[in-house]
Amino acid sequence: MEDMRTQVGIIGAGPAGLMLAHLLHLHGIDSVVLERQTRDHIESRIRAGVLEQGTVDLLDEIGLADRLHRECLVHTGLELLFDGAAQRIPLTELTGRAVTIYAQHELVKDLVAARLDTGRPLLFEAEATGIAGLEGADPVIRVRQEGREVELRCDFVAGCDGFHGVSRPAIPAGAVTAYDHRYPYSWLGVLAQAPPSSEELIYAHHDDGFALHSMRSPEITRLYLQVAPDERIEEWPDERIWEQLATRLHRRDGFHLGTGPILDKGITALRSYVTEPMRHGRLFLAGDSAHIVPATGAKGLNLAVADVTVLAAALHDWYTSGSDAGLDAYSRVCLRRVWRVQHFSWWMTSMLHRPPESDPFGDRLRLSQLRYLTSSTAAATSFAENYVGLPLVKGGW
Ligand code: FAS
Ligand code: PHB
Repeated sequence: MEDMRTQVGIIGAGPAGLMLAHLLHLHGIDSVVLERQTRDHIESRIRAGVLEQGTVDLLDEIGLADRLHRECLVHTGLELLFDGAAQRIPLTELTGRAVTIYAQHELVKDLVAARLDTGRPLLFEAEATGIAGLEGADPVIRVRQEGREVELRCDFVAGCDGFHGVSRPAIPAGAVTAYDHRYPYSWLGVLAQAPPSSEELIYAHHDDGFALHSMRSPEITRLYLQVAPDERIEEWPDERIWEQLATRLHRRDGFHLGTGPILDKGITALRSYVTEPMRHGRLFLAGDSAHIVPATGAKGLNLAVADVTVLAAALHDWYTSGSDAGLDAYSRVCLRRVWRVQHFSWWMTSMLHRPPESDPFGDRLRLSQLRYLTSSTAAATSFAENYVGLPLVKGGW
């Protein structure tokens, strides 16, 4: 790699960076995508599984949904399990929208293929080591690839490098405010070679802790257990995982949890984090570099797509009309959705998980919320419109 120049330097080839690169390409705006991992690594990293209607509609609009429609599972409802009984929330009946089960790493494969088809730069094992000149009109990204240090000069930098990237730290500490909330529990995630035991997702509230039954395909089940925040995966042999899942997903109607070989397991902390503003000079943060949400609401990936939808439209305005309006509005427009999603994810997490220091009063409040949510059309509709996702913003600053 030699010193380079482009219009938009994109750090990170996750959903945010790859989607942004494609949207910019469709607008005729050039970019370079820098990814510190290998292609195989990012295409096999097990993460999210649920796409909002807006995300799928966008993929349809840009012609990247063919394989998704062949392989995905469309869900029109989900179940909330508590008091030994499951209650269904009819998402599509209540909102006219659905959610789609399609693994994040499959979406990344589609986005990588689309990027490579454009012939425009997507550089793997190319790590951004720093960013300079953000307050000017000619920022520089320092890049290390194959042991060499080079520079990528650009008009704008898109920080799509996730929560542990270099973009957010490149902003002077006094220029941002961080909002950070930690949850007193984590998720133990399991990928099992077993047909799903339910056609839809099951969110279970149980005295032993939360559990989630999800899936990836008719052959692969995705499951999660609430565990202590400092839990170590070595403490969870497969037998203990299946035993706890069976306990927490038990219900009186004879439901049986099928088991099978565990293909992957890991523990992920639950955390809410927001950086304000999401812009500093010519640097724009998008996706997990700017915010993270507890996975309960299945929002992280979808929020990343929402951010770059706004950013691509704003950059298009700037390059075509010279207008700063979209870029100046970027942070405000994105944060409105970010905080709505933060609240929904926090509320859903707090309702479904039993914190270790829970008291009888808190236990009763959680059950009361679940009973109200599953007996009131108004409450269920509010839940459903947040879960399937609010419409994406593409302009109208
Ligand atoms: P990503 O983290 O996906 O991508 C950032 C990319 O930048 C990575 O490929 C990284 O290698 C690269 N990068 C970082 N620093 C760099 C540097 N200096 N130079 C070059 N490249 C650099 N969300 C859900 O909705 N449901 C879930 O169940 C769920 N489970 C998750 C499990 C785990 C373990 C994690 C960590 C996250 C999970 N998430 C889940 C959230 C997740 O899906 C994110 O929201 C989503 O990946 C956000 O996409 P990006 O913002 O593109 O960030
Ligand atoms: C998943 O299948 O990974 C998944 C589903 C729903 C969630 C979170 C994760 O709320």
